[in-house]
Amino acid sequence: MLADLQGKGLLIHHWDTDGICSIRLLLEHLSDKNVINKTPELGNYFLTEKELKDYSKYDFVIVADMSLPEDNILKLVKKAKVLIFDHHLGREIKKIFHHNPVIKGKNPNEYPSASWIINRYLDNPVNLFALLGIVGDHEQKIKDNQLIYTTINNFCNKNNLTFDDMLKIVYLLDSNYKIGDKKAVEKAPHHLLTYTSANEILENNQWNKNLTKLNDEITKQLNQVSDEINGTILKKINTPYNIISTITRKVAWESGKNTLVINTGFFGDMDQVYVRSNKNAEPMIKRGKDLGFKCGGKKEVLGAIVPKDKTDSFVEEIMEFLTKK
Ligand SMILES: [Mn+2]
Repeated sequence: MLADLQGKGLLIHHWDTDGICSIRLLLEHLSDKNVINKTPELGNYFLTEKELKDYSKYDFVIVADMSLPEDNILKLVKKAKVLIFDHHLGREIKKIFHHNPVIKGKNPNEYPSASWIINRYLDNPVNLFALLGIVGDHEQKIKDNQLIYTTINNFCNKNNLTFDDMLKIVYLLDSNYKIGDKKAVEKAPHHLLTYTSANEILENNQWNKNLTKLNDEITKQLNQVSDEINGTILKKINTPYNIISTITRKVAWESGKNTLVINTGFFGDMDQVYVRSNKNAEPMIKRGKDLGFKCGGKKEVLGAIVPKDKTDSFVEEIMEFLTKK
């Protein structure tokens, strides 16, 4: 499938470790072809009109680790051959090569990341990049997945690495999007192509500087006062960094309480809203979607991007939901 691709190619990928490592693996495999890689505007799980226009000049497009909206894909299909490698839930797009074992009913535990799926598709042996995508997407929770964790463990033992080294590499790679540097995200897979050992990644100067900056900012934001209303913590932050999920997690886990964080500093015209709840937050995820916001999450987590003039009323509704018995 990949061998037949002709002409100019574009690889579109998620901005996180799994996306970066997926592209690292594809770039290596496609080294004899003319390809470039792009991530969407950070925070967007879709392509803008401008991106769709810019991306209409390629002969083939490969999407990795992103479940882009179907109408985005159908627009790309008009001009290019489109292939998707992914593990997110969603609907199969039949018109194209859509390689996602999870939506075809396979056990998600056996396909824990896009990097893993791509590596298997390429028939590569287990390697650092296939595994980093997994560690990035699951962090400590992968330890509950016996099959995969054994593989990670064996790899670490053979290569004189620890699980914490793997986690540290994930934080270094993720520092690029958390700091808001789209270009650096797009360069990262190319850096990974030049590295021959995990230690070289661990020593990347810029990524370590990012991490220090992010940790300082997280500490600073955690030290600011927050409100508590009927046992629910409400915290307002104003930071240009994408650290709202980290802040929410820390506050919620340390307090054991429902936590709602608003960041007014990441987007120009929108606020980020993030919730960790002790009760099922799904009704509020649905509510956010019904109100037309970009809103998602899972049972105990809600993340939304809300126009600034709608933030107060939505936050009020969530607070009511969280504090009612
Ligand atoms: Mn992923």
